[in-house]
Amino acid sequence: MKRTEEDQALVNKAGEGLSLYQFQSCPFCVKVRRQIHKLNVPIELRDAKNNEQFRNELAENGGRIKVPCLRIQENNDVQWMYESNDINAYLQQRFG
Ligand SMILES: N[C@@H](CCC(=O)N[C@@H](CS)C(=O)NCC(=O)O)C(=O)O
Repeated sequence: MKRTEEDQALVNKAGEGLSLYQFQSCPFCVKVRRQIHKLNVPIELRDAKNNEQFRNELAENGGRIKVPCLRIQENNDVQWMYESNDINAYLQQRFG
């Protein structure tokens, strides 16, 4: 997705509050990564399979080890969103 420099700067800023807990080869994660790429939002990818810290964060704060899971931080509020369809719909609504 192409945006003006100004709009892209806003999207880049919004992307700072988002991170995707995922496995490299999970097909549901591939689907979400495609959406992220299509919408051109810089979202940190966190490998919850091989990185012990990310795995623990997901289990303890998200509630379970299931991927993909989008961590959404807005000010001091943190939300953990599971389900690839819900994540893609959220990203589409916010950045599409
Ligand atoms: N309906 C879920 C399916 C996700 C899913 O099954 N992910 C697998 C990895 S490919 C997983 O994390 N399984 C562990 C579990 O369900 O406890 C989605 O669309 O996000």
